[in-house]
Amino acid sequence: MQKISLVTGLAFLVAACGGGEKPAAEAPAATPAADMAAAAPAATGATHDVNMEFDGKTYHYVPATLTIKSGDVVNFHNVSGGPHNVAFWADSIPAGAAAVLTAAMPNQMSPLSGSMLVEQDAVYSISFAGAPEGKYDFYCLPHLAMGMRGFLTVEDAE
Ligand SMILES: [Cu+2]
Repeated sequence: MQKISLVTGLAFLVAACGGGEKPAAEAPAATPAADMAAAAPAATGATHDVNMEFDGKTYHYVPATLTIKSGDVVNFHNVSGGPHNVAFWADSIPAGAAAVLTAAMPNQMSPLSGSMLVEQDAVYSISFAGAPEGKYDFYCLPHLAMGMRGFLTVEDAE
């Protein structure tokens, strides 16, 4: 039952995000995410929202710090000041995380660097199904110099 509800939840997520997104951006993410979720029975499948914002002076992820469970999904929203993206440093994530993120991040521009969100309200969704626990520091490539960084902690799903 757990597996079924997870997959259904992910399918709903993909469908819900589909309105303003190019289908091509969503399709590649769905398959590995669903496969990984099905293989991780402890996953909760909860979703978290992080906004990417420009407040007139500085660029932020809001919230910039969040804690999730392995198996959760984070939806990054291009609220203002884009283009933004989500990128991880290979040496700032736990051992084994790079493979999980490589499979979970659609349309990477380069390894562990997600596609640019140009359109207003575009969403970039990352499933952390199968992600090892630990710290996942991330950043926005166009705004790294302006300090647009985020601090994600993944905990084991229980
Ligand atoms: Cu940015």
